[in-house]
Amino acid sequence: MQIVKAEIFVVDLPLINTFTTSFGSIKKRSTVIIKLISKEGLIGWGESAALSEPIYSSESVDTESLILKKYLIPSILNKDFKSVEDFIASYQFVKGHNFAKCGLECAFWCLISLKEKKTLTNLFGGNRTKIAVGESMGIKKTIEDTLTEIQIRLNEGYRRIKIKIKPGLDINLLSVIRKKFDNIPLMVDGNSAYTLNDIQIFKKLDKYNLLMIEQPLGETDIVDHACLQKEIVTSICLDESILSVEDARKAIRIGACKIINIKPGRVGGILESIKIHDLCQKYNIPVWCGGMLESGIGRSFNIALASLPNFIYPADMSPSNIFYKEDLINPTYLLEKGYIKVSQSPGLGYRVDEDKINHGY
Ligand code: OSB
Ligand code: MG
Repeated sequence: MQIVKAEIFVVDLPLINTFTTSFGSIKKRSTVIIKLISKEGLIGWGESAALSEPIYSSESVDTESLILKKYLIPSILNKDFKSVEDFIASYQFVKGHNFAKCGLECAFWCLISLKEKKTLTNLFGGNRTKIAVGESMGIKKTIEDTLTEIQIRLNEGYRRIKIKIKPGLDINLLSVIRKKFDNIPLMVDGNSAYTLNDIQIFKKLDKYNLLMIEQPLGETDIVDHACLQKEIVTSICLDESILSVEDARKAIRIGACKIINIKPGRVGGILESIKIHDLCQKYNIPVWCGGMLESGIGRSFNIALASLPNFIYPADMSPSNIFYKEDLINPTYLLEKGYIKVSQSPGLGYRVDEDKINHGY
């Protein structure tokens, strides 16, 4: 496979509502779309899905654009690649910048999929034809607003609800939610806002029958997560702390978590995601697919990835129409009774709306 041309587009995705977490409010979101053209004229799409600002990870839309233009794209043009491993090896000299790398790798998978006429799910080793979806809900102005949205999402069929928490907005919020919804599959995400000094808060959260507590402590605090996990019954799930299969191996080894959230961008690509999936399967650690408020382009790879067998819990894969006025794929994918069908067409599996990518919307 030879790539003769690469283009990148920074596309604005106007949000319907602000998405608030413990690390801040996401009011504006643009995203980096990558288009690769192969020697035989095939087109591969990918998305580098870091947020506009470096508030979730150290990357942003600007750093992705820079690293792609200056280092990653020049190292893949006009070479003959026999495999995805080969492709990745050509830019492994670049440290970090996982989100930037992932978008490029995805565009390459898209090309392979078209060339070999095999679906992404097939290439990745997936076996599900539909994936279960959960809602990841931003922090609302009032608890009443939170309760209202939970009810709406349950009516729409979502298979679990994830609530963002932060110091001062945790125990009381959970006790009110559990009073009204005593039995729903519920989890919380701290997005790194707590420290081991908050251990009493997590002991109290044990009462609320949560599926898991996602990333309560700092992103570099794998050791502290192991200390916390020993003190509480609820499973800890790591998100921000896991940037590679090596991180996953070490976290599992010291008991820092019982579940892992895999986001392909955070770990640098699909191949690394599959390695984490396989390692976790070997150690009986369930995984699930996280999200970065991607457009439908980035989500199509996540959907195919989540069709692998050890993706046990519902994915953060709300359809784009929850967040955005319009999607970059048309038609966009939808929720059917809480599930999304895994596309059975080669390539991205969805039609890209090139007009929106070229001109914004
Ligand atoms: O922590 O999972 C997170 C969005 C941006 C950054 C971090 C996170 C999230 C979400 C949204 O929770 C999940 C989605 O894309 O649906
Ligand atoms: Mg998270």
